[in-house]
Amino acid sequence: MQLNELLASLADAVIEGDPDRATELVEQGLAANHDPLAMIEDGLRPGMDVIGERFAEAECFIPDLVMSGKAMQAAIAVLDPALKAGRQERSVLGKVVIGTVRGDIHAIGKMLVGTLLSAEGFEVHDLGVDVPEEKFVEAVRDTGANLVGLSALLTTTMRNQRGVIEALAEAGLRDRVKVMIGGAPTSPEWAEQIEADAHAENATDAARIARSLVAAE
Ligand code: HCB
Repeated sequence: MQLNELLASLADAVIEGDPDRATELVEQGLAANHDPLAMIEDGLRPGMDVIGERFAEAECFIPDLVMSGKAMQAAIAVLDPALKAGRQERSVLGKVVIGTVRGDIHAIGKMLVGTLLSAEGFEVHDLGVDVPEEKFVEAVRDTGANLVGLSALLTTTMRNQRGVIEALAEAGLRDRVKVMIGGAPTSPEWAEQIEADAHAENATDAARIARSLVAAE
């Protein structure tokens, strides 16, 4: 299958919420030596965007979002080893604590950023979803992390990114860590407003920014 056809089929598998089809397609893609990240960013993710738009227009409903999420997660699980390939040869670049902020259960983007940071050579501590501010503080203290990744997909939860930054400051840890935010409703302007160190648009961007934030220390 040609790359363009594969990418379009991957988007369809996510739109249809079909984990088996998504898995089968990424397996075919890997066998044909296609770039795993391109399969995610140019195939699976555009499918998610279509589902998100349909949901906003009330053309589909929560169970559809759930099934699309399952399709994307199943495909990423197959791609994970290929995404992390080469990791063993690298030394640890830094320690990252990453999570989706309080009130928000969107997991996929955060998981993908964690995977790519780990592939870059970061030691990643993924706190999961719906993570209270105090948990981020505790994890930074316990792990000695030098970078925090905060994910928020809802306009109602992005303010909790600010809450984490304030909690880090109150605990006297803000000077010790860089904070990188991300998620659909966030922006570089929002990052500036809440005094985060950077905003990342996608996982590739996050890996590049994480490297430069740590190098600038
Ligand atoms: Co959800 N949802 N959802 N959802 N959802 C969105 C986010 C909407 C935009 C859909 C829409 O209306 N168009 C919308 C938010 C509107 C808004 O606030 N502006 C929305 C809504 C409203 C809701 C509920 C409130 C629906 C309801 O219950 N009425 C509910 C909220 C639950 C909660 O969190 N408390 C809800 C629930 C769900 C699920 C659980 C059914 C499901 C998630 C399943 C899962 O994660 N296991 C879901 C999904 C799948 C979506 C969409 C369709 C896809 C999200 C996704 O996984 N994208 C999403 C629409 C969309 O985003 N297009 C929709 C793919 C990943 C790869 O992209 O943007 O998450 P990403 O991450 C990128 C990028 O942002 C960046 O890099 C990542 C990788 O490239 N990044 C970071 C992310 N985090 C970073 C952190 C860093 O440090 C650096 C970079």
